[in-house]
Amino acid sequence: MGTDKNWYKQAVGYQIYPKSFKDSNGDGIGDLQGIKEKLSYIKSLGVDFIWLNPIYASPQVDGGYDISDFYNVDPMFGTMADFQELLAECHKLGMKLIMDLVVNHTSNKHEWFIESQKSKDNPYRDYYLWADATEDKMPNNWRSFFGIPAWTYQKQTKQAYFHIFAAEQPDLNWKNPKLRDEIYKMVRWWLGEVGIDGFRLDAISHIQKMDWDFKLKSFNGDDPWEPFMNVAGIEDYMRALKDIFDEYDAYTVGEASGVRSNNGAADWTDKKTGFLNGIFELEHNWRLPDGRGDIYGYKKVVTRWQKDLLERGWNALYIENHDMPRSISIFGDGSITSAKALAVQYMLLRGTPFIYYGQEIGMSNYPFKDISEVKAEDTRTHYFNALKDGLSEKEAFFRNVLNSRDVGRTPMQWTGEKYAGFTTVKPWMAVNPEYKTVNAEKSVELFGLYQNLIKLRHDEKAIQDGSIKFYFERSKQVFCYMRDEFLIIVNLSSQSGAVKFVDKQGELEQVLGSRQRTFVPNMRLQPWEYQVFKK
Ligand code: ISL
Ligand code: CA
Repeated sequence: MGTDKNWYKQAVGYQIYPKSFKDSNGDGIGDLQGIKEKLSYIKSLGVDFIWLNPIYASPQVDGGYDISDFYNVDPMFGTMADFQELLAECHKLGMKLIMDLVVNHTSNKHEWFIESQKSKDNPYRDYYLWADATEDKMPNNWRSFFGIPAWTYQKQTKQAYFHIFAAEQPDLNWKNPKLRDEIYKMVRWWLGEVGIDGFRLDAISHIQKMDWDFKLKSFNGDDPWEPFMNVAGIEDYMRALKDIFDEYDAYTVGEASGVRSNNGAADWTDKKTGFLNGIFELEHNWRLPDGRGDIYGYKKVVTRWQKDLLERGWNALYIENHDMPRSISIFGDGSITSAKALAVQYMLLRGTPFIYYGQEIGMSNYPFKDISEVKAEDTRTHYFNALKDGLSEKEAFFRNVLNSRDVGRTPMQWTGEKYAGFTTVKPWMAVNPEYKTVNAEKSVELFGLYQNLIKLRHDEKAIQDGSIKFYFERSKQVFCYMRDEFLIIVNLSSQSGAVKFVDKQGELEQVLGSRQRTFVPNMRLQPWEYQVFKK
């Protein structure tokens, strides 16, 4: 699909967490036919493509990011035939479909790992990372992102295997050419045989590891992740992947933590020589001690990425995803007014914006009351680790549950009916109690604003790949930038704010605004006010 190689610069993506989007067969779990039923809703928003979180066969230890068969859809989502129908329907409506590509690790139930475990001379042994160990002495002291040691010992071969996420997610050995060939074959199959339009590459900056004797300097900050963050040698694997992506004209966006805005990001996403069409930065997700998003920190990170990728490279923009709490809850004040301001400030930046299902109707964090309600393994581990570290139950709950990634994975709120119109039985995860007032039938204003923002992106060259210039960088609350002839001003605060332009702006006409306004150099902004002016 798509002959225009630059299409993604004016495109907007819509991210779906399949378990929570729409249940078509009354088992309480979202599925592929459910997504198909709702394609016209997605299309009406105006987006150009859909990214599906993993739907592959999986024991679901990590929400589908633990894959046991790359070539099959998990039965709870439907069949390969359902997938083909969904894909065909997307294409008919003029939308592309991309899938998660999870190749840093597999599930421990993947047949490669089942074989690999058996003996040191099994043909699949080197598909994974094994090293000599004893029950109480691991090959090194590296840690996993999920708050556990990065090694799990196995008695039968007196070795441990390496994993940077759950123990049920053994890391693949990219140094093994046989493994790489298997991955490349699988990538070709999805792009060539099945015909999907591209991938969101999961945790891709971690596929290369340092030598096991690398010593961690500290367990704070970024250091614990250094041995597997964008480690030298990764370029060769990325280049090989890129060659395949090009054969199929695939659109690719990478989750590439550790690739810095001023060191790596432009190379990774350079139009001619880069590996991917865009990468998500993860830095803006840093939170204040009270669990809230840090508006000023967010502004600083985003501004830096925009500047560093101005000459070369391309951003992928987002304020929510399946790993983060809802933006209306952590950056906003819970009001739809704040959700609107959040939408405007990021949708018109340079890059390809993504909207996480439910964001367009203002869904907020699920108000967990007790740890027993939480199913996700990693959240539970983090919570119990915090208790062990001496935090009170209240504090541990607040930090690790109320602000965990599970609060943003609740069923889509379609209507004010029972179970929010998502399903007809008790769903796999509780519906947010707000559903009677916050749902797709009621939230037409916010939805309409997203439609307008997407339309601006489609229509205006300045918004697509125009330049960007920032104003009031030191303001703790006003995010303001110029995209050629467009001036975007957003007050990201429940307090009023002020702006004072010193350079001459000339005649400006209002394009969008939370209230009617004529541009003047001195303006007092209302809480969460947004304005888009045009020269
Ligand atoms: O690098 C990180 C933090 O600095 C990690 O955030 C890491 O890159 C990220 O957690 C990876 O997330 C992705 O892979 C995980 C999965 O649980 C997440 O849902 C997914 O988005 C393992 O596949
Ligand atoms: Ca279902």
